[in-house]
Amino acid sequence: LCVTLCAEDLKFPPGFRFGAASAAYQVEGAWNINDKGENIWDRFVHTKPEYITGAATGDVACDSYHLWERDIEIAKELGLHFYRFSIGWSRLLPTGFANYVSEDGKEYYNKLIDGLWAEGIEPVVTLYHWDLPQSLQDLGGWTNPLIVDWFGDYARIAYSLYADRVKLWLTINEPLTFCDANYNIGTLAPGIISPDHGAYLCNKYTLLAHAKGYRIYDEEFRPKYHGEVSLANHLTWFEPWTEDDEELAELAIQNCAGRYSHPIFSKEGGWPPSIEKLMTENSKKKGYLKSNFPAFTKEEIDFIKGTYDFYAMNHYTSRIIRKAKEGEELRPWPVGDAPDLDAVMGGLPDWEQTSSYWFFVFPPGIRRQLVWLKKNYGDMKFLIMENGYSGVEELNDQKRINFYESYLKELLLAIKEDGVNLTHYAAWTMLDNFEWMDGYSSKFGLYQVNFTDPNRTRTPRASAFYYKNIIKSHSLDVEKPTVDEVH
Ligand code: GBH
Repeated sequence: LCVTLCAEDLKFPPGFRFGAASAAYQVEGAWNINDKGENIWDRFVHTKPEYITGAATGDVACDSYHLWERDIEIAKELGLHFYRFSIGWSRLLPTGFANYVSEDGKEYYNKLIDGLWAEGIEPVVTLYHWDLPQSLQDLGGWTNPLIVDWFGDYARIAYSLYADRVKLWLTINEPLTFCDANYNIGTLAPGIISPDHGAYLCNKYTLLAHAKGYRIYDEEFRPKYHGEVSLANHLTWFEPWTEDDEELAELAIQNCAGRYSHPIFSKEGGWPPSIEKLMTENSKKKGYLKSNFPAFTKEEIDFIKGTYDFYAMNHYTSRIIRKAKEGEELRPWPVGDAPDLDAVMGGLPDWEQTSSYWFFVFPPGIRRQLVWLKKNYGDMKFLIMENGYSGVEELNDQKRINFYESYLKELLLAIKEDGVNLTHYAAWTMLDNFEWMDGYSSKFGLYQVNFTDPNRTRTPRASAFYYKNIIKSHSLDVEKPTVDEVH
């Protein structure tokens, strides 16, 4: 065990906090209960079942709408310091707009928040984890500039209901993922393909909506409640294939981390200059008369800049990247290559392939990404808001245990060797759940869920006991359990 780090080094800093993360559509079910409104995932799974493995839906999912008490019990079994969940926009605001608040939705999240606190577990809330009310999608969703106000109104209502008890807020989860995977290849709801326009309008308006949500908290709620707000970005780390590809790898990092971070976290604000230049060149190549990449006004740059209290990163995987050869055919981003960058990317043969096609295990990526963020945007609080492993092993999930050990080791190195001020770590995820287009075929849970059992019975995997040991000892210097030992 003691190769890069020895016993004392395997300890986490005293205030470091461990948790687990989830998202409303992936766990709640109860899609049409009482007055809940329809959201884009309800519509997507019901009208385009061919997009989802096994034509699965989140209609019931883990049934956490009914089984929230068991979820809290599990969070307690694990010893979590915090539990991250998201509010279903259309569960709270059935019309999508702020004209009407659902009593049922309001009470559901009240019970969850109070139930967590009753066990001493801090609720961490995401306002938007991909489940836009269908009514807003019908008006253009994240490509309509009015989304900035619609999101602001929703955020204000959520803060006014829960900010007395919720101190850590994430406005939007992984805008890169839902903008790109939807508008480039149509694999996430609402499944609209518009790579040259939709993806970039979505990029711009998610940033503005985040900023609006941040500023509303800052002005109207922070003085009274003293909480903190940011967004959660999904970052894939890129390694150059050869020395010749170093500049390209940096551009790929800008195209992933930069497009959703530079406007908020850099001193100058606005798009990363290298990306603006690339997009202008690409627009010309495609025959547009002016850039199809939406510019920011001076006011918008100032409005977005600085709207953070910390950096929240979701991280899973890395890619190695090289320039495409003459005439080489590229698979479209975000599934395969990077046509925008005229580049080929993938995993190396010795990077373990998980059960998700996009996910190779490369532990050093998480540390290198944090160091890159610190170098580019400065020394601030960093939070890992998602990290986890998708596997096929059922209860005795040794591969998931090895994954957590190897990534957490890299985080300890980031803290101790690179001086990264990392304060939180959220495992994705507590329960097997509806894994978007993979349906129930990709399993990320510390707890297994039996989806054919009407009671959705939850059973701890070996990794649950491992994570529990880590939290309890506040250290990686713990035994790796097998399920035979613990059951
Ligand atoms: C997160 O997505 C989500 O927040 C969460 O809801 C989800 O369940 C979890 O991770 C596990 O998937 O650009 O080649 O990587 C992050 C993972 C990122 C996976 C974008 C799909 C597209 C292909 N997603 N990715 S690629």
